[in-house]
Amino acid sequence: MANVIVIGAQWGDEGKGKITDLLSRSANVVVRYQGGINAGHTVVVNDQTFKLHLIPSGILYPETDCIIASGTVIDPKILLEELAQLKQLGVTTDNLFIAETAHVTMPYHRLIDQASEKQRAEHKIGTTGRGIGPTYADKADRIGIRVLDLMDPEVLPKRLRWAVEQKNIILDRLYDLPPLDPKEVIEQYQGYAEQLRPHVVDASLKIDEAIKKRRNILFEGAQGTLLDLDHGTYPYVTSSNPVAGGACIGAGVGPTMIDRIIGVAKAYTTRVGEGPFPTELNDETGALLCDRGAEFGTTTGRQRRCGWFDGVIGRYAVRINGLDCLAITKMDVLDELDEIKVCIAYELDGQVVRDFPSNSRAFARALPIYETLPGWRKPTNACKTLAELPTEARAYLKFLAELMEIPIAIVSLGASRGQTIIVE
Ligand code: 2SA
Ligand code: MG
Repeated sequence: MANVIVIGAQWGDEGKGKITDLLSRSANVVVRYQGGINAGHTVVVNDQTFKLHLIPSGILYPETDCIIASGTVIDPKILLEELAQLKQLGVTTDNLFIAETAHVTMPYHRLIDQASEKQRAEHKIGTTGRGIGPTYADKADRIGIRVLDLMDPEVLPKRLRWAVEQKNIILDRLYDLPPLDPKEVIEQYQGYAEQLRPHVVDASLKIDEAIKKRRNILFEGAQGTLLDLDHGTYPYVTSSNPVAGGACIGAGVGPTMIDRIIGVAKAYTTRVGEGPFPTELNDETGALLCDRGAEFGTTTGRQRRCGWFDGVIGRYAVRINGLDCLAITKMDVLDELDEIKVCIAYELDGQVVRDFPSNSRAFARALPIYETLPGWRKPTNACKTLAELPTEARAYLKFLAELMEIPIAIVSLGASRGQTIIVE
């Protein structure tokens, strides 16, 4: 297994959770490298289903170290709730480590995220409202509060008092919101600090130690390629770098340490929030995909927009991430369709375009050019090998692999671990 990055090849929600869970079993260390509680995956323990936003699902394996690395943003309240939930289920959490250089989401970040969305009106991004953008903005502005500040009883009150006072001006003048009480926020966060202290480490060093011991490391991406701040569909993106390169920055490891990069893509496409989506289906087929795929967000419960597989985006994800292979998920969702379309190129201002346009205004004008493939109209969720798949389903996968010029290594046909084909 070696050191593997798993990333989302579309707009998030590709089913990375299932793939990372599968790979977590052979991993010794699982690392979250970007994003915060805008991510979410559903975990099943002792038949109980619950949701994790920050803690990697590797936490369920007591021998696996789980690291929330420097490039993430940490909401301590939610993190502590997740820890409490896990402890209640009898899961040991001593194997959770938090980077002291990660930035901390504060109550004003969440307020500003939600208020600025409201103010943007029809220009809104459709954020998760979890304060992600404002936390990263403070990081880039070099006024953020990091875990190491949170841990310092001398520094925290001063930094936080100043920050709350500054943000109170913004809350009042820009958003007409009541001020936060600095004393209250300080006390609250000092309480969080004490509970989180045992988990705080130098994450890059800890990962390096694991690398030197030749342990298997899984870098778990959150969100997806098209939500990348630099390479996604800006401004309809998140404020971090979900792409594979983000793993090196966020975790503090050199690119030469990475052995393999796996992209996860749904057999169709979904998107939550605003922004262009060329293959979006606002018809019965879109509704069918949403219904069969249970396309509602883990984090906000919002209904996801659904559409056909977009090969232009697929090829872009292969390039931007340097993918070695793909995992195709939720293939079974297509089981009932008579025919299935795949976008192979865009028509853009009268031209045929095969490469993803880096000009986001051009991308918003792109019209999909489709190839239509026959559906298989048979249930696939019990298939254990490629050979057991209907001929048309195999042809669909072959078509995707050829379009993106990349091998498909994993095919997922349902939520459970058994519903997975590992392509030899
Ligand atoms: P934000 O809150 O600032 O990150 O929102 C900015 C945009 O990013 C989108 N966004 C997402 N879209 C899909 N899935 C997300 N999270 C997944 C989940 C987890 C995953 O299941 O909740 O796949 O890793 C996610 N997070 C942010 C958001 O809709 C805005 O368009
Ligand atoms: Mg998800």
